[in-house]
Amino acid sequence: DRDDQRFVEIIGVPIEAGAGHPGALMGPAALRTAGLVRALRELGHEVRDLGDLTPDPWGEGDAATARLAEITAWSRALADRSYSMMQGGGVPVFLGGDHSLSMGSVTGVARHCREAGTPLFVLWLDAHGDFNTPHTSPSGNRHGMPVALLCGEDGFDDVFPPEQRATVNPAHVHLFGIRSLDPGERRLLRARGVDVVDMRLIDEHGVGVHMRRIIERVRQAGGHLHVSLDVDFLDPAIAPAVGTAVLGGATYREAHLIMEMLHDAGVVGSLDVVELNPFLDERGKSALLLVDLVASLFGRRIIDPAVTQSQIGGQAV
Ligand code: 6HN
Ligand code: MN
Ligand code: MN
Ligand code: MN
Repeated sequence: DRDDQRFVEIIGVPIEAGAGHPGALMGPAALRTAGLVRALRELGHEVRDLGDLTPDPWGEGDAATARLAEITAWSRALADRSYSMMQGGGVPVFLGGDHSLSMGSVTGVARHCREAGTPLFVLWLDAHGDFNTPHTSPSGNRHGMPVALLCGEDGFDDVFPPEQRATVNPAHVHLFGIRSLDPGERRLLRARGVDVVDMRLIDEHGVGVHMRRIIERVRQAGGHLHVSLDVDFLDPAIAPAVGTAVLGGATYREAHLIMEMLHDAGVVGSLDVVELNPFLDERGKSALLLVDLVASLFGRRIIDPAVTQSQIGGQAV
């Protein structure tokens, strides 16, 4: 399948200006220390590590203005880089950095998909909807807004001038693992028809039912699936390295099962790993878990399916 043939291209995006707590800029370094590149190579992939992105210098001003200018500089630089990585034919992996980076990574992917005529789908694994706009956000933090920008909501002309904006169809966005929504984003999500698989649905049906539904949809459309993995999707007991922890997140096995199913489906064409704040980690355990999850997405498995089949008498499972 796809990612067995294509090379993997990694780029660090050490931005934290979109988050309320500092520390996410250390994310790419921690993921490398935890062995991300080695894990992918051990699976037989050709891996190119492009190092960390450096945006153009951004202007100064008061704190709020400088923050916005910084986020804009990262978003534009990353959109261009993400687009060229996609054009190069690899599977880009964007290491964050806070979740505002997805404004850039997914915009670049969307430009590529639009030109290629490939339908783009987004799987957003997160405790939060990240669908605030500057008008609805209670915190003003840009990491709570990337999906709204990507889906074409108003209020983001400072980030991308309208002609540079490549939007994602809100009906192609699947938010997954959600357990914290602000009132404004809740209203917008409903109005735009975004699919929200919250933790309550996961508790009742299990992750497998919803993953199969999403995967089938992407497959039937011959689409490209972009996966955006926010560390706070995971339960804070197993992944404490987040500034915005919410109780009741995905378990170790739920998260791995998602990655394993995505690998077997062969539909994932690009990936963000975001919001890791190594300053808040416990002896690297969150970083190590993320590396294991990425390895599952790229083909690491507990047992070879052929072995399972022979053990149960040739019955396909
Ligand atoms: N993240 N909904 C909250 C806000 O400030 O808009 C939290 C956002 C968290 C964003 O975790 O990527
Ligand atoms: Mn393509
Ligand atoms: Mn989140
Ligand atoms: Mn997020």
